[in-house]
Amino acid sequence: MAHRWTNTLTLNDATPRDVFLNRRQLIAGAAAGVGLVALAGQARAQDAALEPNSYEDITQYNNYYEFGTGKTDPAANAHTLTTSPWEVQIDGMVDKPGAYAMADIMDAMTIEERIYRFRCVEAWSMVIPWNGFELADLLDMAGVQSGAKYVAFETALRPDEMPGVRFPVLDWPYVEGLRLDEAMHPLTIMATGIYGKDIPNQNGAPMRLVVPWKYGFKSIKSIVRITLTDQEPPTSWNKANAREYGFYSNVNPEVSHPRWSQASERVVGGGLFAKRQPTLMFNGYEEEVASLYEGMDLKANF
Ligand SMILES: Nc1nc2c(c(=O)[nH]1)N[C@H]1C(S)=C(S)[C@@H](COP(=O)(O)O)O[C@H]1N2
Ligand SMILES: [Mo]
Repeated sequence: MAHRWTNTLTLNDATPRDVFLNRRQLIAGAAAGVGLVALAGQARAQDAALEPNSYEDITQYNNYYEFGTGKTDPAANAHTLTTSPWEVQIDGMVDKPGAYAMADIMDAMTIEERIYRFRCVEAWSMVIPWNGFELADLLDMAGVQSGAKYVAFETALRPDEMPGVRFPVLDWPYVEGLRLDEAMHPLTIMATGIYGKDIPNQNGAPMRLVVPWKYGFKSIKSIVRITLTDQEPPTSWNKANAREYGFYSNVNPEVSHPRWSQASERVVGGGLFAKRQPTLMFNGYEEEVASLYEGMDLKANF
């Protein structure tokens, strides 16, 4: 499927919003039809402005502390990670717990292209054309039980293959979590590719989470375990510094990091005179996700 995206799809074709709105339309039915048509038009106009970063930007400027804390360390070091064969343990409150082979997951899932904004909490951003499947489809495969409220994720921990885990920068393995409704949201994907190629190790091969309206650290890489639970799971950056990194970590230009503003971001790849651009509420996905947080104090739940 090399370069299928560049050959056959325009930016407008490949947007998640069309998929999302189509699904919403199915669910919402005719009553909301007129509003949704207007919304779809708006979304397409917004997407047309999305200019993906180069393959090089996306794969040479990374955060993956298991391979070092420098931006170019993951690209230099992550080739040592064995990503095939790969198994993902899905357990906790599911009907079909067990070890799922990555190859079987790929056979069962529908791979789509999704061009998403990506915003790191460090105030840099990119636009990335991911390939992947909706996390909801994988969770449906395992059969989420009715009492489940959260999803916990865990990255592989392999000291022999990951030079960075010798240093106690974080409490390894890297762990993350989402509320179940966030996990089931159609914008939430498991990425398995970039620009139509298999996802490189430094970007989280063979499968990493992408939650485009949250700061990048929520998008946990190289996942080996997914646990459905009724308790809010611990998350690595929150454990490291709870004052600076909350469980939600929704992109919010109005809530500063204790040490810097989140009102604007540096676009990676802009060169020496890189322009900053304003950071958008929920990273530009407000239409799609604001309802998940209705009535919540976003300053308290950062
Ligand atoms: N396991 C693991 N996942 C991780 C990280 C990490 O250090 N380890 N870094 C996070 C951070 S801070 C960001 S910004 C993104 C970076 O993803 P990218 O390198 O694909 O741009 O991955 C996130 N997922
Ligand atoms: Mo990040």
